[in-house]
Amino acid sequence: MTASMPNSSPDAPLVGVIMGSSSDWDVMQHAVAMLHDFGVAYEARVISAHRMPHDMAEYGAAAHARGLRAIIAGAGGAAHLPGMMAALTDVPVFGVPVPSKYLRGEDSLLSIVQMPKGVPVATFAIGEAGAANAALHVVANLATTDAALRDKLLAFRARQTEAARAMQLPPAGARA
Ligand code: RP5
Repeated sequence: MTASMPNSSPDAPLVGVIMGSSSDWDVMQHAVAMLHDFGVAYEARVISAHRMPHDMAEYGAAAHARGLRAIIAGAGGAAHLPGMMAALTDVPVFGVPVPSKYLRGEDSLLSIVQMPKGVPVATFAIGEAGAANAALHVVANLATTDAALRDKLLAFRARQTEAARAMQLPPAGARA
């Protein structure tokens, strides 16, 4: 992960990364780091659906006019933030289930993924991989109309492929 990673870019944000609590940051910072590494302008904020419902409504109402092209929303437990944000704006919402204390995030996953027909939330894996992949998916969407960003995405994929090809297995019988 990038060492110095501010909570917003100097440029006007294209992507809003929102989360229900600062306790979600350990997971959601992986989305922010990916956007930072790709040079995509973002902002990161805590917006709690149940503790800050009016702030949530204002954020959703202003999202399109502020130039946001995507919103990555992470939450845990009865994770209604992504679905409510999707109801409040036509900006696409990408949901990240955050692991919860008692149900390991399976509650978060089901809360986010089971949206009734008509208001979608693109839902990712529980935890760090989901946060990083949500950002990569946003990058891929933006890259459909941004050739320079597409080049970065293809280079990222190529590095990943080379790293996988270079993987070595320990001798049989050795314990990691
Ligand atoms: C949700 O409740 C947050 O998204 C978080 O995952 C969970 C617990 O929040 P805290 O009690 O840690 O603030 O709203």
